[in-house]
Amino acid sequence: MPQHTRYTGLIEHYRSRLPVSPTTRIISLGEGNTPLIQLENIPRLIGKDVKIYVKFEGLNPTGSFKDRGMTMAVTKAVEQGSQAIICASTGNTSAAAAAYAVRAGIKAFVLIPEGKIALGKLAQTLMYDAKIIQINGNFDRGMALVKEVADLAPVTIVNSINPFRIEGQKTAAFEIIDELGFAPDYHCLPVGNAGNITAYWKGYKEYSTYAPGLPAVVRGRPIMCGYQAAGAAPFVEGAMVDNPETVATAIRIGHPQSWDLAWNVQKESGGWFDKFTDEQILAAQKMLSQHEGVFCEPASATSLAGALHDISTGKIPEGSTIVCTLTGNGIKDPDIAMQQCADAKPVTIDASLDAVKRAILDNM
Ligand code: AN7
Repeated sequence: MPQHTRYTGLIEHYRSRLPVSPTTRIISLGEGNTPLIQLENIPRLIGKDVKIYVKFEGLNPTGSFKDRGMTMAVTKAVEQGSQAIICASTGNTSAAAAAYAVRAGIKAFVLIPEGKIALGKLAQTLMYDAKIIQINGNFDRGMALVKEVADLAPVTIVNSINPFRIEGQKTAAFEIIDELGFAPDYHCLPVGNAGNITAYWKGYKEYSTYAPGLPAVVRGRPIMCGYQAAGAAPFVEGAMVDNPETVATAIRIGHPQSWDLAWNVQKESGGWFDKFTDEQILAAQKMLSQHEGVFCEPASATSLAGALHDISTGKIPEGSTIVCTLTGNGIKDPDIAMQQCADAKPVTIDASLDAVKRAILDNM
């Protein structure tokens, strides 16, 4: 008889490695367990002998990796008796916070930079019924305000300064080791607040030292590569950036909250930070869609833009196994997608068999 087990989210799956007790009420939407897709066409296209996998976090319940952290943060907020959560957000955190809050039956307040979050993220956050507070300032300003207001009002902060967020997000590294049987040589991530790169590193470190059921030789830890948008690259500049700008609005962040933690990841893993222009980021997003059938949001494509660059220069040598995290789903930002495909207008024809046939034969 086949065994039937329903997947009920990452807390249940990695329960022994997460800070929950047998009586904790788990707030979950079945997040995690996302596909690790091996790229087949792009390595051939660039003519390099590399194994590139993408961890497609856009397939989480609200369409981004934030769900991993939010299931944990909201579970703990509820356990500790909180009635409301709050975050500042470039869009994805607000969507995740809103969804997990309604699931838990508590309130969500989200501060977003007016006009600077992608349409899909705004739409879903409205649908999840969060209280949206738009500010005429950027994410960094919103984050500062959230930290101040949390001292004055009964709200739990669910940005990645909440340590439970990092706990949830570290499970992505567990999944990668579970699937490959070893850690990749390089792990590439887009970096904004730097919570996720911190979380992956924590996950790799915890899992590679003790992992039941893994082969005896488990390749320990990857070199961590953190890639930023050129106009929002404090880790590359070596200093905070006051007016960050990039088409990749998710990572339009100049004052990362996990500054020291991320520098520690870089040093411990022997990795590096680099920055890529909006053009390079958009080219990587399009390449992934058009050659692999994987549609991620612009910020997410920064990981592939960086990996391809470092493969081309040999900084990441041939023979390497590389994982790029694709942090969010492409359909979250329909405006950018339409701009990317402005030259590929749909053809409009007569609704006749002959016209349809001609449209096919003309385009074979
Ligand atoms: C798609 O939603 O900060 O380096 O407020 O949405 O852990 O901050 C989003 C960040 C990468 C950067 N890719 O991750 C927010 C927010 C996507 C993102 C990042 C974000 P961190």
